Amino acid sequence: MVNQCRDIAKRLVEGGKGLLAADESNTTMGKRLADIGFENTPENRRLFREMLFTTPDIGTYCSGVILFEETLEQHTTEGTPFVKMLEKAGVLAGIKVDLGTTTLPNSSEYTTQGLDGLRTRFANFYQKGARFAKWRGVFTISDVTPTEQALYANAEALAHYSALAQEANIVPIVEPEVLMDGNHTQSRCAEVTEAVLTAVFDALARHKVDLEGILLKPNMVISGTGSKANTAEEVAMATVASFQKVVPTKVAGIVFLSGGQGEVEATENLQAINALNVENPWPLTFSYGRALQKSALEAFGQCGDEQRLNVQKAFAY
Ligand code: 5MM
Repeated sequence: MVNQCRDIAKRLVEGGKGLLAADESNTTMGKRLADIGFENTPENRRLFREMLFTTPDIGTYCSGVILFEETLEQHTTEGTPFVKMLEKAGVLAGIKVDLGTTTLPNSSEYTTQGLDGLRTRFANFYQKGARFAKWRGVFTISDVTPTEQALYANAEALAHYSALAQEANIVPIVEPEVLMDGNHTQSRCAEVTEAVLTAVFDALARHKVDLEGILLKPNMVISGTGSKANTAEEVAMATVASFQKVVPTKVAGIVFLSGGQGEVEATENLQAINALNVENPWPLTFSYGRALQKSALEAFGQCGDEQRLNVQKAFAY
């Protein structure tokens, strides 16, 4: 059973492939669709996602797609379940199982909801074809945050979720996201990212999570959006230096989030990370949402049904 998670985790990061994060909640997807003048209906969400998933050769660069619960149940226009359609293309279906963030009591920092009933939900998701899952914890940087309260609450939830996922033979993607918002320096981001990851791996050990059967989905080490931008080389060096310090070598792979970086920026940063002359114990690849979908969404907004190919080209580019 443990081996199944290990095999799937390995498969997800093999051959330079990465993940498409298409697990926007309906609220977030509503904002994306509003940007292109579309109504936020189940059918419009399904159509946009069908466009992405049926891109020719998607399986040559994507090993998996993270879905929102609604999408796991949806079908292509021809009536094939998305999970089956993806499987045929060589792409594994994953599922976002967290139920979003809320503020912690006595605090303005965040915690993530969704542990109640998760064991039952995991059994159901496995039956529906999900082979990996995702849970996102969010951390803010300011002079006084993240506090110990936020660090430990989120680390504990991520670890509890991961143990339940592995129990259901589902690979947990562990996503502790240190947000880019703020005027902080790159070295402050490094300090916070290392503290967050240390708390997360301590919690994973407490919950006896098999690190060879997880993927870590972290932010890159990068200065805040209100500070001077880093070069790709600066991002690459700082990110790898932090991870070498605090990420155990057993972790099956690291799949970065884009966190609001532009498509080109996120791509160049990942390229620079992999171009460094450093031996890393883990494959380093992508699990991007916005950095893979932005141009495709714009093209989707501009074209009629018959021009779906243009959308797919924008995504594949
Ligand atoms: C795709 O967006 C995901 C879900 O967001 P909401 O729950 O807020 O709707 C998000 O968790 C995403 O998977 C990661 O943040 C990575 O996406 P980016 O755009 O940062 O690469």
